[in-house]
Amino acid sequence: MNFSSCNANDSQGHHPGGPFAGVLPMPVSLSHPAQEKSIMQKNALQRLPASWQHWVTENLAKGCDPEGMVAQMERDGPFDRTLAEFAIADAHLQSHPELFVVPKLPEVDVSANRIVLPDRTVDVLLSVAIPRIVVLGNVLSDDECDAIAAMSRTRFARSTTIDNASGINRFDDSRTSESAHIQRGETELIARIDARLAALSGWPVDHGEPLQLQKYQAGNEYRPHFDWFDPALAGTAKHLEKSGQRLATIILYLTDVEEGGGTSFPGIGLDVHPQKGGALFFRNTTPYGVPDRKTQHAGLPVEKGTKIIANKWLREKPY
Ligand SMILES: O=C(O)CCC(=O)C(=O)O
Repeated sequence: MNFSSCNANDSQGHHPGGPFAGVLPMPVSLSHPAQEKSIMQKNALQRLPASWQHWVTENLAKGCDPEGMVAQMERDGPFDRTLAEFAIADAHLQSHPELFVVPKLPEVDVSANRIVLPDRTVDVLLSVAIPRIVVLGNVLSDDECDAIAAMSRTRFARSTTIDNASGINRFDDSRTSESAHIQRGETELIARIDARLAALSGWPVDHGEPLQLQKYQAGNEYRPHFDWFDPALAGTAKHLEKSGQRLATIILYLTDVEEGGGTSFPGIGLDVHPQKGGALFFRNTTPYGVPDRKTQHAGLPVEKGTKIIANKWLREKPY
């Protein structure tokens, strides 16, 4: 899709292609109640001054690139990026009631401070709207953490990353941990945890990749990277073909770490400190289902102790 050039609001229009380029909300049904609550934010447009409400509505009607509009609102408003994104989403949905739907995406329902799942009650510790991040406590018991770590003990081998050009896994100095894999449903315990994570995220078990464990000793790290596959790069695009995008990531912390080893989001200044049994959920896309650069994250170097985590990636289609 080519976007029109947009009117300025007391400044020149400037609309580079961004992560929204070519993508507007897709007509896919919305079903998760938490998602409805966090994404719609129906009052966002009304929170703008009248002249900006008019500007948003008019430029959207012209077919402007929403990402360019957000950039302009941040620069000339100035508005907080989150408000700008919600206001544009709100205006778009008001003017296209037939599209009053957004992609169904994994989501954690934080409407209460404790989430009652069929087999466990977990604690909500922190929640960020955009990028969507939820930090949770008590997702696994100590025994469950130890049992998962024990299953992988003899499987660990040096970690790899995906080469952007070829799509092949290769050793990379940016990731110095060791990896091991546990298949979905491999044991009764793993099947139970797969089901728990599906209930937590509103996302089917069969859309989840196998658990990927990572073990970091002192000095090991995983430098800033994205979990989503870039459709523009031949190597990563290959990984989209079968099961679609990695819509969300769940990191299960299987050990405490004496010093270091947090999961850091440098673009938003957030560090999550590992706590045994806790978990980090983050969505790799915007509310529109488009890869979000704000989800860049890193496994900070472990300074003292051993860190073991299990990654669960939630895909767009069955995996
Ligand atoms: O180690 C961490 O905290 C982050 C791990 C990670 O980002 C990954 O394995 O993709």
